Amino acid sequence: MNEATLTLEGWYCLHDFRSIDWTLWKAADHEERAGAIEDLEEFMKEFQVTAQDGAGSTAVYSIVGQKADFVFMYLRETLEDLNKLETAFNKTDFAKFTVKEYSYVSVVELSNYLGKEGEDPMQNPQIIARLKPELPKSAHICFYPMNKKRELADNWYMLSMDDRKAMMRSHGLIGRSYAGKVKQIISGSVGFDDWEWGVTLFSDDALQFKKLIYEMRFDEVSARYGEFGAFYVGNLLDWEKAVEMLKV
Ligand code: 76R
Repeated sequence: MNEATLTLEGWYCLHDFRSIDWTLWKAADHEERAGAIEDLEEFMKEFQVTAQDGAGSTAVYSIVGQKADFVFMYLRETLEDLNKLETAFNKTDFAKFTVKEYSYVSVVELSNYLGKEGEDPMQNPQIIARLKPELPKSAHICFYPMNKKRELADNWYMLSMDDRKAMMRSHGLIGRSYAGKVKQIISGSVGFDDWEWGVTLFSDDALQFKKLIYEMRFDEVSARYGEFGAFYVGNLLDWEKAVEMLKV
């Protein structure tokens, strides 16, 4: 019997990771750099307009380590919107000083393992708010993609709905103990990208990422069935900090 979990989808999501070509940036003259920054500012103005219209949300973070220098995380109504954004960025004068590092395409997802029977989730404003979330301005972000295992002995997709529900309850309990400390956005990417989910966490205290993820490693859903990709961790990059970062 097909026991696929019912999922609810919200905004489409693109994590667009870039690095700055510092050699090129430093070789450019003052005027060229000023023009590129102006172009970047113009491009980023769209983020506020979209947010005010309730048509999406955007997060900008610098990335620590060599995997990338910064990330744009976009939530928008359609895949076309995401495509337009990446192209618009590529056309800015700033983009020629950047290198594409990694991207991840997904859609904000809630699975109803813990949903109440008989309730239409799409009539619940709290659920709508989670499917189309305003991204917080937390000090830190943590992103990684993940799968649920499909091996002979440990195959998540062969488990009964009841077994999966029981395990997800335990997962949810751990998660909830971090309420107020970590905000998580789970986005589904089956058919969209190389892993099954993107996990994006926000917190004002980066140590809470480590504590939450470590605690979950001991929980059966993650201990037995979780497979993880590369982790990206970073710091909020508001406009002032971006200008500071680009000063040479
Ligand atoms: O949505 C809910 O609050 C219900 C409970 C819940 C579900 C269904 C929940 C709660 N999650 C759900 C689904 Mn989660 N989550 C992760 C990771 O690093 C790891 O080990 C795993 C990465 C973290 C850190 C995390 C945090 N969760 C999922 C799914 C889809 C599963 C499926 O459909 O098979 C994945 C892949 C996943 C992974 N989870 C929570 C959290 C936190 C903090 C919570 C509590 C949320 C809250 O109550 O506000």
